[in-house]
Amino acid sequence: MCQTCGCALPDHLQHASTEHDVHTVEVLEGLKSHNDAAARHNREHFDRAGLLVVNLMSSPGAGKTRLLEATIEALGGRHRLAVIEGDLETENDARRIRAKGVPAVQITTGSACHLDATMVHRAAHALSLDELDILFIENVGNLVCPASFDLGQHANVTLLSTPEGDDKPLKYPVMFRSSDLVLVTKTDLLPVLDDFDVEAVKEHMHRLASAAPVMALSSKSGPLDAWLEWLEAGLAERRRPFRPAPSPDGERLLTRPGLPGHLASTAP
Ligand SMILES: Nc1nc2c(ncn2[C@@H]2O[C@H](COP(=O)(O)OP(=O)(O)OP(=O)(O)O)[C@@H](O)[C@H]2O)c(=O)[nH]1
Ligand SMILES: [Zn+2]
Ligand SMILES: [Zn+2]
Ligand SMILES: [Zn+2]
Repeated sequence: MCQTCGCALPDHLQHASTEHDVHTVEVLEGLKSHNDAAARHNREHFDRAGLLVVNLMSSPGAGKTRLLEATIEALGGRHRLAVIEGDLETENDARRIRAKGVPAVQITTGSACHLDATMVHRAAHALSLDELDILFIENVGNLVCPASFDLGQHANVTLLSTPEGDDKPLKYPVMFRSSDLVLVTKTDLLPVLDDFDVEAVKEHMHRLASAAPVMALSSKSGPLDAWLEWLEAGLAERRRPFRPAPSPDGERLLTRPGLPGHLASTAP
């Protein structure tokens, strides 16, 4: 685990008792507020360009890149897509995306097990945001700290692949609570995984008091319809023009329309 996200923070620091401990907590809080400021800046870039930015999170190997490849095949002709790829070491995932004809910027994080807003800012400036409709961020495979770092995205999507077991939302509540959508992936494997229950994932999300929809799909055999419709709805929402809304005292003010349910929880 990396040193910058607090995931290596020993328990006793959570109730900092010594001067040294207090200093450590202060440094981490400083990093967090620095990240949040950078994330706000990113969101301004994204909103000005009018694109939808989706952050994909999961355990390593749950199928993020494969899903992106399938999504590009389905939507690439209709919308202008790009991907920011986060990985510890290699450029492999970015190569796979570029092979599909879509721009991809690789961020290699070294030892950091999550992306932060500053890394995403640098990558975003390497893309022509004005020429895009949807920007995907493939976060580093990890169900812990990516959830704690706002990147400026509009929506968080967490993938849960069937071989991982259906109880992941209970084990990683922070990650799943931060999700606007949960995608159960690799459903083509369900016939040989008789103990994975998609309904149980929905129940666990309910127990976390999350209203995020749970969709099941296979990037290998499809269908991807519900996922693609969710993306289309999110994009349409980003494109809705600013319009006047009545204020309580009857004046007309220029305000942003509310986001639909599936994007509301990450609204600025
Ligand atoms: N059977 C099946 N295998 C899949 C599916 N999606 C992905 N895989 C396989 O799962 C493995 C990991 O897929 P990736 O898309 O690379 O996973 P990832 O989440 O991007 O992995 P990291 O970037 O390393 O975290 C590959 O061998 C894929 O072919 C699926 O829908 N069904
Ligand atoms: Zn990947
Ligand atoms: Zn981390
Ligand atoms: Zn900038």
